[in-house]
Amino acid sequence: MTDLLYQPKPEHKFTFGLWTVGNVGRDPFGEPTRPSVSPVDLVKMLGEIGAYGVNFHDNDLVPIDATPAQRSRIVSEFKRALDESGLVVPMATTNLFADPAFKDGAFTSNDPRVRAYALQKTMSAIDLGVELGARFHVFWGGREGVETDAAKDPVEGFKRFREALNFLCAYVTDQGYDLKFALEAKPNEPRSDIYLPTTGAMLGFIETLDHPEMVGVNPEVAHEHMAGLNFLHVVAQAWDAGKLFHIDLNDQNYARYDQDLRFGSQNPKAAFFLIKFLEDVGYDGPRHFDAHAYRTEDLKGVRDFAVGCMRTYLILEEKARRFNEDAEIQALLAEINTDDGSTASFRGEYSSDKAAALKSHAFDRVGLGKRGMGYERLDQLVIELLLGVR
Ligand code: GLT
Ligand code: MN
Ligand code: MN
Repeated sequence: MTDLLYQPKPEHKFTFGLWTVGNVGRDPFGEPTRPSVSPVDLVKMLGEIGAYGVNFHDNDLVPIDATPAQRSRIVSEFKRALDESGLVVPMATTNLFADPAFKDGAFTSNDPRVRAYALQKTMSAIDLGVELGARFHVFWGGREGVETDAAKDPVEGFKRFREALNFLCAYVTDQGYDLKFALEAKPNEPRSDIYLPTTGAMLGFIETLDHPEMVGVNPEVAHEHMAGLNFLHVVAQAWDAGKLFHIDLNDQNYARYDQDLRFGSQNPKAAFFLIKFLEDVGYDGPRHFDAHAYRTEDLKGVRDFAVGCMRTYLILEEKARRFNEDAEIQALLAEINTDDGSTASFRGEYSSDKAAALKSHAFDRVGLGKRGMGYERLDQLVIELLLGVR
């Protein structure tokens, strides 16, 4: 019964990157612990466990030095695997960080030849993604930053990044593609400092572009936690701005390197409020798990990891439903939000009369401060719901 309840279905829009389930367990101190699996076999596995889609970087699928003939063979084999497994490709991205050419950045490199090469590589990656059905192209600028501020003026960095995005928006329009861009922030790693380090910074930057309507964000749990932020608040701001185009779900301890842990595994309470938010507002984009299995795992462990991400999402989705239907929780919320109507005339649009009336209104300040809010009781009910005794 419970297993049927938590069975992923295509309508849940669960997606994984080839780089996530294909992660071989390499880290800065150690060699791979798992064999590398071909994109075709990864798609097969994702189809078996009920995922909806698969995302990729250009070079997860087509090696950086592939010939045109190799590219077309790889793409047609991949298309066949997608058809057989029923998977779609909602998002693609460009690897602008692995090759040594990008050691000083891609769009923001100090070398104009590297900047031009990054544009060329991105146009090809956009073509590849669109050929496979992608509607979103993510930009994660892992190398767009510095180790030393002696090397680059940050304003120059933003200017270069803006020019690149303006160029690429125009390219997409010129090609007639139905494609949107999603910017993914991260404060550091692999660069000491990455420009536009948070989703909030990206949201501000987007408004300086020629076509802000084509560009949104792809917030990742781990990256905002690295910056010490509340991910729900980050996502809520992006949603409020109409910019939540895509989302990278995973988990992460605060104040650490990018852990990309299984979704909901580290801080289930925060994950609960996130899922409740996404479901309550009706977010209908892909739910992308940008995480990978612990380095201790073999290929069976990778499957357990992927199944776990989706199950946790569905369990939390059910908990969110129960929160919304729980009579005691809802009664507390109603009580917390009571309105005695005494300030109704001050609300809404400004008028000088309203301002004058509000200025002369007598508030019972001491009484306001005495009111208990009942949040301890409310939060305990949430904890009991999550711990399964409610
Ligand atoms: C890289 C990064 C992820 C991004 C990927 C998209 S690249 O794996 O760690 O967070 O989402 O480019
Ligand atoms: Mn990450
Ligand atoms: Mn990510």
